[in-house]
Amino acid sequence: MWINLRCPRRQWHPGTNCILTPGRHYCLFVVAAGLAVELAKALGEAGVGAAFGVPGGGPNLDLVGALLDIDIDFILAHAESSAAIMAATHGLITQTPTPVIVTRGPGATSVANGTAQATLDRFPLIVVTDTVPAAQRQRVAHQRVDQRAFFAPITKASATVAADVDAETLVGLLTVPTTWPFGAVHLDYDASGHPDADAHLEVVVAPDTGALSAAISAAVDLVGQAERPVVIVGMEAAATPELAEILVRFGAPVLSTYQAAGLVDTNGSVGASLFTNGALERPVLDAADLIITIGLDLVEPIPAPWTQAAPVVRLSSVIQLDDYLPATIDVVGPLAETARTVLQPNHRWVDGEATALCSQARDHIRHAESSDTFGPVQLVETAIAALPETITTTVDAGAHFLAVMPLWPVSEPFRLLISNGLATMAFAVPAAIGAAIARPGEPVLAFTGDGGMSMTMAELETIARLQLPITVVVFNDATLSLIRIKQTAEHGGDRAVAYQLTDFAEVARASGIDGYVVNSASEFRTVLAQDWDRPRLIDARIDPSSYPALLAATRG
Ligand SMILES: Cc1ncc(C[n+]2csc(CCOP(=O)(O)OP(=O)(O)O)c2C)c(N)n1
Repeated sequence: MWINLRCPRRQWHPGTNCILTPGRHYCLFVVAAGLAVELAKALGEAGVGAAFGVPGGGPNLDLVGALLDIDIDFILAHAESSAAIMAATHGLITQTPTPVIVTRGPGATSVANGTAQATLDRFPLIVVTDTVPAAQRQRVAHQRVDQRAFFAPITKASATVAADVDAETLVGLLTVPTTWPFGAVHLDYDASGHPDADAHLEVVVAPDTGALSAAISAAVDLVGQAERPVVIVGMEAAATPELAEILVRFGAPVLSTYQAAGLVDTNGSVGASLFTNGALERPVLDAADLIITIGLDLVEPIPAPWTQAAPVVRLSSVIQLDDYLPATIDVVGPLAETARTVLQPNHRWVDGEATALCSQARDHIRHAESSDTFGPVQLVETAIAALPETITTTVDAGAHFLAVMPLWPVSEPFRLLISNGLATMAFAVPAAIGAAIARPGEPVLAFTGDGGMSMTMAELETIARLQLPITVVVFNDATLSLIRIKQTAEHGGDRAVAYQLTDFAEVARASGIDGYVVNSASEFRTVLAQDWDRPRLIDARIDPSSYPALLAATRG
């Protein structure tokens, strides 16, 4: 097999075990039999448990068949971007890269949004496209897109997989999505391709152990002097569950990004309020004389300036080159080990103080809505009261997340999922499908606005066909509310943001799942009380008037 590969993310390499050098082309020739069979085998050996996609008539059907032959299920979706989000979410939960298989041309261009979601939200994903074969490129213009160039900016690496497959080479390639920062790798599948550059494999860059121990000592000193340290955990930390116990033992307040939600129990002793770099967590950060970030990825905070005066100790396993966070000390090394050494409790937080400070932030959200209206806060609190013991919750981009994210209780990583880095709409429903397949038999709840729901409505049939235990709740106000609350008088009014009301319950029934319309908290409570094991959609007709206050309470 020949692989030609280019990796565009220079800053991700130092200190990581990524095997590829940015901007270099890789061509590796090996002899083996049957590209589809060898690729399927390599995927199986990488631990892949399922594949998602929308095939075309080309060789990607060979791959689907080869996967099914080795008992790797193929889940047919309606749209490629949705299929990618399903695969990426499945990959995140199982911590194994999961493929999305699409056709050349329109399949490849249509999968772009889900691919960018995986890369910017750091979900592991393998995108397999077939392509106009190199040997025919001069003759065939139909559906011909330079797919390698198209995927380069939205993936960690893009490679042409041509001729027969070498397992060892593929193993290297298939580890790219789960090498931190997680993301998408693109494989352009060309059974008749040929090499076009030199062969290279890069040596792993070893971390500088001298610099690491000096940084650890400096960090230990700073933490030892701090009276009011506050910890911010980010998405890189979510995959390191040992940190939970280290943080509880440390006992300082913990703020969590969206993606790290659940690493520390939101109802536990150290609070675990949200961190977005908005107004919500400011009282906690203002009380800090030292801020310690653990696995915070720069794609996570909103792009407001960093205004905290307290020094920052940053723990990460990769070097982050940025102008965002002025770290006083950068500790680059394995997260659990460095955190265990650095987080020695010598501060003056007393029991309960951290929890009280963090729960004040949640109270701000509750008070943003009057209790006599069926608004987003009431909807969220009603849902919390009805939750089964185990649940995975997915949340779409839209004003509704302003109510869900700060209030949602979560005690395990990857139980509350949102697109934050890309912040794309049409995430929640396909992510719920990926989660339901990754956690068979467990109930999943998807929160979406009417705008996000209408973008991904066709996947209700996927839920019905697979009989997945997914409850979809639509915050239906027939408006792109997050945009409406940012509109000024010159911004076009209703024409820019308002729809005609859609009866999503009717759409759900037409797609083969139960559908309900609810107009009040009590109606919502009644429907929620049962049937978590059945696919259903609840079209909640909410009053959106509290959204501006929710935005002010969270962002400022
Ligand atoms: C694919 C995509 N298109 C557009 C946007 C910009 N955007 C963010 S939120 C939003 C409105 C979402 O409306 P809806 O789904 O109804 O949710 P609501 O804001 O009403 O809760 C839009 C248009 C986006 N984030 N993603």
